[in-house]
Amino acid sequence: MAPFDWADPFLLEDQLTDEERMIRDTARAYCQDKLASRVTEANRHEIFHREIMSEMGELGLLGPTVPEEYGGVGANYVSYGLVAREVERVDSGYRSAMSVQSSLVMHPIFAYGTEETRKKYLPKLASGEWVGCFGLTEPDHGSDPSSMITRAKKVDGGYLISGAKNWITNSPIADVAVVWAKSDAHDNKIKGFVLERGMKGFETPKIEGKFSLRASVTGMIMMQDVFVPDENLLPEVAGLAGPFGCLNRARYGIAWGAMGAAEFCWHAARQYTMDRKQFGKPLAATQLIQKKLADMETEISLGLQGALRLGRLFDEHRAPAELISLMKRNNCGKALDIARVSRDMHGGNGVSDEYGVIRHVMNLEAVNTYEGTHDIHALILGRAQTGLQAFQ
Ligand code: TGC
Ligand code: FAD
Repeated sequence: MAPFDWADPFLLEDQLTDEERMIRDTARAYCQDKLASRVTEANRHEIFHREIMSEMGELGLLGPTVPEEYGGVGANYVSYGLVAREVERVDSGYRSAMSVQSSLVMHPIFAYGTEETRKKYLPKLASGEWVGCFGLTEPDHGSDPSSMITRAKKVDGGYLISGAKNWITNSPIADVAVVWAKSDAHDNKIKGFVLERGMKGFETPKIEGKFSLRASVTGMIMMQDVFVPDENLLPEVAGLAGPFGCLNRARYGIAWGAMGAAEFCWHAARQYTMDRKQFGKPLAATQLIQKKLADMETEISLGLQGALRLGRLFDEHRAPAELISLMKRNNCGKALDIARVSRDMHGGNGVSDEYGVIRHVMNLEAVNTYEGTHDIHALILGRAQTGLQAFQ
């Protein structure tokens, strides 16, 4: 009989290449040695340590799929997913900062920008010298970005951009913002623009009082006739396919990342209930606790296996958007359930940030909502199997 590895039932480890394992090990060592020690204070006091971006950049963890000539390491999408899993095992807020920079800022500049734009921005974003943000959501248009009101008006030598973006990860500290706006010079289609801090009329106030992802900074982008030169247009894409091409990659990374957070909560619940005795025996010796641990192990191992399969399809250019929705939705929803159950299994200690689990519960609430809510992804999947659109 083959031996059973309770922590890796499908032997995911065996399915990775040496290079993927090496990138994963680099990320794991950094996250455990350098991020885990900072996160409790960062979460408690809502601090984003800016130097984390430079540290990640130095290790090649920002925009890892971008080719080396632009500062990336030319890694595959499975490696990108493995990095997201390690970072989010510590905190979803750190994974947010990393995945916005990689999938939502570097990817559109690489995929839709001119050669000059790529050369100007990508190396500095890859090293973490510059921080980027991505502005799609507006105060009145979240799940329905096609109704956005941000406008780009063509003028001599560039565009004047006006509008407001809301709930923007990294915006208060960003040097660069990829902003999506309807452009009068392009039949009112959605186009992407690269804005820079210091442009007149560009403000990024912080959103206060956020009880999720507190180690990540979130804000608005306010734009009042911001002049953006012609060369900062991303010319190679028009319409919602532009932002969604980026979201496909970020949602894929979140499918891995959420499983990292879930693994933390599962392992914490297992250890806590092995150590904690009530009624004269370890909690883990009770049937109810073992059932919960078995459910966690099952959902996590299936979720990781699905994420790996999706990553392989990504690397073969065969990953459909609907499958990305399926994995983002499943893994975020399951991770949130697992974190809540783990919190319960920790009893009163579960609400203390000393144990980390309540922080993951709070974080996963936002992760289940951003990049398309759990229900929006259900509607994408419902449309795909019925041919009937149920958004409106
Ligand atoms: P729909 O009619 O479905 O499509 C309009 C056009 O877009 C194209 N498209 C896609 N292209 C590539 N990949 C995808 N996943 C795509 N989905 C749609 C589509 O082919 C079509 O192109 P064309 O050329 O025919 O015009 O559009 P709709 O308006 O009906 O969309 C509905 C819906 C609900 C599916 C969509 O709008 C949606 O997914 N809403 C959720 C919004 C969302 O995810 N926002 C994320 C904001 S960014 C963020 O949250 C970052 S958090 C980061 C962090 O901190 O980690
Ligand atoms: P709404 O769209 O108003 O939805 C509210 C509720 O209604 C949800 O439960 C939703 O599922 C439901 N709903 C909506 N439409 C339907 C329908 N047709 N049928 C049934 N139910 C429906 N955005 C960015 O552009 N860039 C970022 O960097 C970014 N970072 C974020 C960071 C954080 C911490 C958070 C919380 C959000 C971030 N977002 C970002 C925004 C995020 O993508 C949106 O919050 C999300 O897409 C949902 O939009 P909304 O908040 O406007 O909710």
